[in-house]
Amino acid sequence: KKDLQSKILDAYPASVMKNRKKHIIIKDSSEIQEIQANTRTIPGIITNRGCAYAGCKGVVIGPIVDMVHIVHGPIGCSYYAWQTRRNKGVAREGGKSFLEYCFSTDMQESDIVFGGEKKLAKAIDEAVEIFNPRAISISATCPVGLIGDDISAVAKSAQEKYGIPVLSFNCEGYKGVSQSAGHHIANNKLMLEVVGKNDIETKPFSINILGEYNIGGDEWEIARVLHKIGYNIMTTMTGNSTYDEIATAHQADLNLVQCHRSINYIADMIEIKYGAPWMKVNFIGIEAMSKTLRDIAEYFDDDNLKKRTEQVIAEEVAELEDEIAGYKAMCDGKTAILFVGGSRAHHYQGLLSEIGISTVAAGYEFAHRDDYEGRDIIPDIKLDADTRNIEEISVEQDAEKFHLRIPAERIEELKSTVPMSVYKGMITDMPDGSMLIDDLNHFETEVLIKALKPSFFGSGIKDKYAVQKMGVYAKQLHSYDYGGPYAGYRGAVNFARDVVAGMFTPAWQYVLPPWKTQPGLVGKYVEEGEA
Ligand code: CFM
Ligand code: HCA
Repeated sequence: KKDLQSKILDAYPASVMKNRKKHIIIKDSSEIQEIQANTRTIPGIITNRGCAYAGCKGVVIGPIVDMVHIVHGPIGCSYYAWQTRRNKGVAREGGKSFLEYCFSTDMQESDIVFGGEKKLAKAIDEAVEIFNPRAISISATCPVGLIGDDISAVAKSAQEKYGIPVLSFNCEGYKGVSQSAGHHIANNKLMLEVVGKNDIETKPFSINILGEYNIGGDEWEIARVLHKIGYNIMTTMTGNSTYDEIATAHQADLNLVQCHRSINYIADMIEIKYGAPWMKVNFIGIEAMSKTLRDIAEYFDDDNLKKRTEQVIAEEVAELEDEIAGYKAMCDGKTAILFVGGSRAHHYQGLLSEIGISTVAAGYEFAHRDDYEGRDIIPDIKLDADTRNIEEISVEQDAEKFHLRIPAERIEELKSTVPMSVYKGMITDMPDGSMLIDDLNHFETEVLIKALKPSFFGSGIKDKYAVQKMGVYAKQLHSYDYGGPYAGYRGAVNFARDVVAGMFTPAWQYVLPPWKTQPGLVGKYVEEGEA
């Protein structure tokens, strides 16, 4: 693997090599390893990253079902993200869902020159008139910040005019270095303006699921199992959530954090402001799912709940054991490379190993050092100008609504067995000798595939077909290649079935590109004077 690292780096000019070297490590548990992350991609390199607008509107805000999400910008920012992320959701009884729609102010050159605020205000008028939503979001795209449209002023006056919440997000695409900046911007506003605003009667064993976006219906499978045990899910942030449900999040007894990268800000702030602690969970993979269920029961420490948890685990596992064993027999010994946004490259490793596939290299597009190295290193992270540009908010204990759910000593005690406010990161779980690579680019992808010859390459739409044309099965771990759910017990079976179907249909290996069978350039030798 060290040779492989050199092979990648040797191809670069000196300054690029110096930069990329810090983003690539070979796991060695005999030392404490540091990786560089959340820094700018070098211009000219083909990265898979997106932008702050994608992280704010596309990832965190977009899944809220009963809000109209208006994108203030040129049409492409909206159109090319229309339903591509596959965050599913449905209207509640008597409520509405606008997830199928794509709302845009469709900025034109004249709006860029003369300003787009009036057009935005008009778009809100139209949205209220036609759809009468529970609330509205406005997300800024790059030109909005460049021309200085004041979207928060437009939001404020629309909110007064219509008496519904209108949330504005200055998530211009160029902010920060990736989607990650957009997560932070979205988290801040949800915390300041939504969470804590709706008090309802609570039930026992109330939880929130944070950082779960119901891609391909994942949340529905997770909720099926949690409900079966007896939990009351107040809200999921933000997959298949409603405005009012999110506003009750402060009342839950415990927050379960699935995607640490995109939502750890809210988990932390709820703990400080309202007193509910959080726990790192993983709903992907059979063992991870069972461990998570046991951890939650341990937190509530109720005998009946623990008993019910064991019953449900036994029932669910018995249902899938044989089928999974069959897939494992087919895939045993195969290898995978995973490269996904900010948490799935870690979360899917257990599930893959349950069907016999080991992950030899993994990386994130935009995660931070803590997602690789664990939260302990957060105080050591040096903030650069790009990060400092993203507002950092601080919250205080709420005088009325703060209350401890369980005594502080009990949380300390739990920490020895349950990941309370802890995330250990991806490096910890990877075997020695495996490669970790941050913000992987197209060139590096090709080198890795040629050298490691994996049977499975899990990533996204930007590299899927390039990889597949190299004869390697590429599976989208973002959109699930339009399948799913893949979370929870039944999701694990869906995943294994899809992977086996894909891996054992090696169509691309039979396709020879034309330049392999015939010359790409044909020339004719002509003697001087003959032409
Ligand atoms: Fe979290 Fe996500 Fe991910 Fe993410 Fe994303 Fe996504 Fe992803 Mo695509 S919130 S970090 S910004 S788990 S959209 S549902 S699949 S890159 S690994
Ligand atoms: C995003 C969304 C995305 C893109 C997926 C992909 C998603 O980052 O803006 O590149 O295939 O999951 O839909 O991550």
